[in-house]
Amino acid sequence: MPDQKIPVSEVLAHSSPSDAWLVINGVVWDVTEFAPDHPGGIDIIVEYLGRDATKAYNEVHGPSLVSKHLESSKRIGTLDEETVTEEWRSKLEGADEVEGSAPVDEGPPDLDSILNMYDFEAAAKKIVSAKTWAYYSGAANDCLSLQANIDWYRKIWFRPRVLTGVGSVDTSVSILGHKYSMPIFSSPAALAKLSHPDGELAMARGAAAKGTTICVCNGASYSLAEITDVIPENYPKFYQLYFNKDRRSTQKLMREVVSLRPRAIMATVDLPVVGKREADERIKIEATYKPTRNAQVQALPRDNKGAGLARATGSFIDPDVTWKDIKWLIELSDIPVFVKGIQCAQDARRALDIGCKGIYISNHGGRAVDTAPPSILTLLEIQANCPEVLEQMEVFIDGGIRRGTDVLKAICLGASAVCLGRPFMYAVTYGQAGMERALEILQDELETAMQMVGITRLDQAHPGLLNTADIDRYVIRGDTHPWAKKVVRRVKL
Ligand code: 173
Repeated sequence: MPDQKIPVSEVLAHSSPSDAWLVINGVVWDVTEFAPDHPGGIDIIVEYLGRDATKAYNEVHGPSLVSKHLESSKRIGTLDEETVTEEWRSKLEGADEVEGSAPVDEGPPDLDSILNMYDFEAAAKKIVSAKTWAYYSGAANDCLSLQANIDWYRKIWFRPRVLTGVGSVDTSVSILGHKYSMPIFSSPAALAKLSHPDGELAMARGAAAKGTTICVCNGASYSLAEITDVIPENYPKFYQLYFNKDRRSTQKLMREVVSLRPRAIMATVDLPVVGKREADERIKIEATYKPTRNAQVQALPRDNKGAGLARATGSFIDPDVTWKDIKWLIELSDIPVFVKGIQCAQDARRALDIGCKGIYISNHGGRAVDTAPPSILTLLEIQANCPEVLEQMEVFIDGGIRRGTDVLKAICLGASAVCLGRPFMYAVTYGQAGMERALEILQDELETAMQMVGITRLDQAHPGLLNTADIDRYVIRGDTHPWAKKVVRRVKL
């Protein structure tokens, strides 16, 4: 049946929360029932009721997402372009003001001049909006774990071996039956479309072109199906899952995910609630107190927790997830399950006991609880207390990896692979080419580091190539550690 043409005047007449239409990419949708359940919060929807939401939508979502969330009966028709008025158009332009762009001085550098991950970070700051920058670069509270993740790699020194013949070096690794060109993947990170219109599509294409892959985030701008479509058939990818408060929604999602055969499912468990991200919240506060065109926005109740982008989009995450849910996920299919967000040896061992095929050491890039241990310290703790975890499971680690030397240190200490979150989000501001360049740089740095310490393959990496003395005293050693014997006085309830 041909779509009904809907005049602008009719869209304008449906602008209240109880009778709510909006336009996305030329299609008129009824969002009355959906608005309160919008994962990104109701405020942003209310802002666009009776209006064209295309620009705001396309900044964060892939084209197919709307039809996944809304049944076809909610599709009213297509906007009759002939009825578009000057006033309608001016409101479209007005939407720009809300986001606020970073001031442009001399523009971002050419991709060719980027030499390392820090250059990508500086470039991205010039490219993305202030709101996006706050969301990506921000972390919890005082950002101490964010910084410690980086700093603690700098406390580990190499012990290079010389005269080993390092003329030809190979950075490849095999993980769960697939050979990758390097042990470097992208960490799951939400909303890559904020960086570039092609978002995760560009990341996945770039990673595949370089012989590696991405871990698709539950909150990605594009769906796993859309991402699977742009990489070669049967090419590996990983999927990251948050358990939804509404378990039927998780079950439905998992049916689709399982059918798309990711090589592993990473269940994120370190973010029962979204951390206190002050940069993100500050941007929200600034936007809220700006005069807004829509009185209904002003009338909305305010979340006293700030409700930045992260808190708004993370409200679906279930804080009551337990090991039972991990067991459920393991039993759901034959796809290997990793627990993502391991921060101590006991939990690593428990993941092994329960039947996980891997763990993913992470403090969520410092975005969960501030002063969570730097990731590399958690890896040392696991090595000291339960080395069997390193022998029997795949061990991924993220947080603070910016250099090929960092990658090599993690591999020497027993990781199977590393993941990087922010650096790839920044690199993809240059689209697929940026992703490829970031991977080339990291692989080149890794190759050089391997040659410098005297190895030519990653299976030759071992802890003896490192001096960890500066941080060894921080490693908790099970029940024998003096701290474990401290008498605690517990409060009475
Ligand atoms: O760190 C995050 O911002 C994050 O993991 C997330 C993902 C989806 C929704 C909210 C937060």
